[in-house]
Amino acid sequence: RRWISGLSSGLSNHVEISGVRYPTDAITNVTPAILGKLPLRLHTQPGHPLSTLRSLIEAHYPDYAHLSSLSPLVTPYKNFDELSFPKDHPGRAVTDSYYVNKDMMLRTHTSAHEVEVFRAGETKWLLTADVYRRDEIDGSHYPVFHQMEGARLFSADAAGMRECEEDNARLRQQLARSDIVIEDVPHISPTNPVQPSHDPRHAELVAKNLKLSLNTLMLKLFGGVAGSSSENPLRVRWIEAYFPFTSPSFEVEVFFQGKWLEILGTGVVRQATLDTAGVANKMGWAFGLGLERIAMILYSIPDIRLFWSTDPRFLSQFEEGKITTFRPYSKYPSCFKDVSFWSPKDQPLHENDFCDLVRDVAGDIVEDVEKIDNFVHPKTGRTSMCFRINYRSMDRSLSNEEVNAIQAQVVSRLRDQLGVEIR
Ligand code: FA5
Ligand code: MG
Repeated sequence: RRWISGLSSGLSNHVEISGVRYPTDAITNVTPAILGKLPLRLHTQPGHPLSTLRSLIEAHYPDYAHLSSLSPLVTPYKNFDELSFPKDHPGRAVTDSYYVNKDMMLRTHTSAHEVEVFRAGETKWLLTADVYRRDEIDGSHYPVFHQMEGARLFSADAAGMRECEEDNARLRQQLARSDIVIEDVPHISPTNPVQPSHDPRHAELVAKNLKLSLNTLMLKLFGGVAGSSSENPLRVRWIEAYFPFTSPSFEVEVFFQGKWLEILGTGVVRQATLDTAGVANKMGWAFGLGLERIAMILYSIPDIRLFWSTDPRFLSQFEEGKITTFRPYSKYPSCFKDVSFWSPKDQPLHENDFCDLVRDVAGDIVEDVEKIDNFVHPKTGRTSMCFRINYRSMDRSLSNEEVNAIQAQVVSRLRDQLGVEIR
């Protein structure tokens, strides 16, 4: 019962989410800070950079269905099992995902909706949504971020493959230019195999279609803003990847400001997914991309917390439909506090449990959490840890008293809720 006490002073046996009461149980780990994000839906706030990015990508796929209002509450079955995740996949752990209770969780990716959208008969669609993952705290990680899922299905017969070939020819023309350089990998290889039920020639065509489709998107997003030219071409790199629900699978990276940046995961949809969705006669591809990753680059937004800012100095800089360079306003001073403790005897504390507690107490004024010491006592076997919490508001100066009060609350909740012994 690690987190229940955090929900409301230890007495709560339910959580309320948009008016519905859910009973809590031994694996409940959603926090008020996280639940507070559910209604915000930044990807639909007019003028917000994430909303503009969504519309920009939607405009690149004009004949696709554009979905953006599905509930973040899903069953673990939908988030994992339906997509062929093995029972022991690490993503299922309570240290990595947010559970309302054993039967209901916050989606960790937009792929959680693939089956229902395919089942509804959509064959070309984009779906944008907030997703939730327990993670470390720093300038590029936030427990809520936004993904866009895209998919296209063809009928798995000669007519469908002809349609795919024609589309490939059209897309190839769009890419016949000198301001983009693509590092490719084979569509199919021994380590990235075609599915047993697929005709390899069909899988090749579909994989080609997904690559062409995404390469033109990368050119639109990054070529435009960065102003790629034949002297300074946009570089896109395809890498073999693994996802339980696609094969072959790939990741796409874009070279931007001196670094390779992972933008998305993609692949040929596993036939099991399509069978479950009742469209066994189709085959196709799907991708999932991270909107914050792309927006931080395109708008030069330096810290992922800024997306959640309600400061007019942030929001007033953006206009729906336009990509502009963010002008940072002055950074306020930061202040760090350390806390050292012995973990509970039976089990060393997980860093994600620590980070969630800090987020819940301090909200967005925590900029960074760093584990600066970890050792196991040779005699007692207990683990001692020291964390450094960096506090900084993006909107104002914090007083020393305020930070001390927050730190005191972190310390007391660590003791009461996570059962550690402060050193
Ligand atoms: C997935 O989530 C898969 N569902 C993607 C997919 C869809 C594969 C359809 C195949 C078919 P992954 O965990 O790698 O994969 O995340 C996809 C993208 O989300 C990443 O490339 C990245 O752009 C973004 N992303 C992932 N984790 C974070 C994070 N902590 N913060 C910001 N963006 C993230
Ligand atoms: Mg990845």
